[in-house]
Amino acid sequence: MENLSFSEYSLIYNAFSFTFATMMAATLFFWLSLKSVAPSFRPAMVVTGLVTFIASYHYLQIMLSFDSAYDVVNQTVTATGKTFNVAYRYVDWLLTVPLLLVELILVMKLARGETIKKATTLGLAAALMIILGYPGEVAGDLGTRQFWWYLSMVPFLYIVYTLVVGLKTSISAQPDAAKGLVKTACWVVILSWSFYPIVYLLPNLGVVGAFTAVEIGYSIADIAAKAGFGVLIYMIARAKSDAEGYKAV
Ligand SMILES: *C/C=C(C)/C=C/C=C(C)/C=C/C1=C(C)CCCC1(C)C
Repeated sequence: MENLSFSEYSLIYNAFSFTFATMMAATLFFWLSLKSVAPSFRPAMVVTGLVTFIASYHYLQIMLSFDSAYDVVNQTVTATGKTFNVAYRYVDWLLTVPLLLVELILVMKLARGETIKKATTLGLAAALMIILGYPGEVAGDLGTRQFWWYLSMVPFLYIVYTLVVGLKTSISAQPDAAKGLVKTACWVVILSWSFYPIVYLLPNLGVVGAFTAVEIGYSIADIAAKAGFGVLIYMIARAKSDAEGYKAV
């Protein structure tokens, strides 16, 4: 296990705790707001809440695993010998990353065939990206980490391409009230997701304290990509519900 100073340990622990709280609060908000959007947008809101719910569970597990990996006595941090389980993060992403793209597709309310096609291809690409990243994340050597980074970047770039180019006609078919928001949502995905491959490479770039930077970087990115993005999905659903003349109950 990594040697950590007391401040590094505290920073990581508090980041996990804060992220856990944010994900729980976001889940409540998304699910309690269901009735403020028209029925056809509720599936998007249900999935949005599911993503933050799944993330809450995993952040609790990550926090518990981190807690058991270290002992802290008189501000001295020592590894207990128990492993800090990185798999929780990847299992979380494997479930939530495809669902985030499904949220976006659902809130766009495309034709049924189009929805299934886009959700399937984007969802599969997202799952593949996570699966290809995992062997590098748990590898001890930097060469292996770099190798899997390249492989995982292929589906990543495919997703970015689809969001920028593939969804163009679908976006221009959105009602005026939502067009700008949908575009913003695509860009929030691209920008917040770009954070992950950069954070992943920090150990390869020789950054000091890379372990701490990776854990905190992923936590910040998760908040932006799940809770922040979810708020945008909610705003799109609200704007489109209004445009359809739906009166919130
Ligand atoms: C809520 C969690 C999200 C949105 C996670 C997104 C994760 C990625 C976009 C990860 C991408 C990676 C690469 C493109 C290459 C290196 C390995 C990964 C898995 C970190």
